[in-house]
Amino acid sequence: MAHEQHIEAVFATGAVKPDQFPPSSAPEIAMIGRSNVGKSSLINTIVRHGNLARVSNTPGKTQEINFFATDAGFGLVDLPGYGYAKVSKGKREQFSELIKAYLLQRENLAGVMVLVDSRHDPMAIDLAMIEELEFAGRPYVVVLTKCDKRKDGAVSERVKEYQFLLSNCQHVVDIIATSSKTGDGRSQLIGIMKRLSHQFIETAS
Ligand SMILES: Nc1nc2c(ncn2[C@@H]2O[C@H](COP(=O)(O)OP(=O)(O)OP(=O)(O)O)[C@@H](O)[C@H]2O)c(=O)[nH]1
Ligand SMILES: [Mg+2]
Repeated sequence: MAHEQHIEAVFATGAVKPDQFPPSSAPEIAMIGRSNVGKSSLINTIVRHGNLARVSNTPGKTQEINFFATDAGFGLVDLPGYGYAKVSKGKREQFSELIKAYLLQRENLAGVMVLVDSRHDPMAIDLAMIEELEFAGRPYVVVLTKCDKRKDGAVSERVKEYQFLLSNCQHVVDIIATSSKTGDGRSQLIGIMKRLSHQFIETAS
């Protein structure tokens, strides 16, 4: 069995506008995706902490960016969910100004985890987010969530589907199947996050 990786994390701060972002220091890895896709759960799974990031059955509740500091060489960032009817104002404003400001401006953003629900066919709004990241030139990983709810064969078909869809993308790093319930994909994801952070530091210096 692979060596268990332990990560300590603490909540640093929450921000509802860019001037509340904490000073950019360590490289950051951000979680983004539709409301309810499992962003907060994945952070809790990565740090093996049941309720560090708030998990909710009410989609679209968290409209702030939550910053967590860790001892793994990178910070973790929980972005507000997008695509929830009550908070999105039509197609032209799919992503909030806060999300866009973070993705475009954050200096120490080393990589983005784009979470997509493994149970659904690729959705236009997720592909629109991937386009935003391609435009912003940010390295990103497509993270399939809730894979415990799918048969293994269906998960690998889904991975292939995204591989095909993203075959011409410049900034996609990997496509990973995960479950916050079973921990599947956790160590693989941590490995990628560490690598992205190292690469970020090397290119910045
Ligand atoms: N079975 C299963 N359920 C999951 C998994 N990940 C998240 N969930 C459930 O999905 C629901 C939403 O999870 P959250 O982590 O709060 O999702 P979120 O993306 O942070 O949602 P917002 O903050 O509203 O954008 C909760 O009921 C979780 O328990 C998973 O891997 N497997
Ligand atoms: Mg959340």
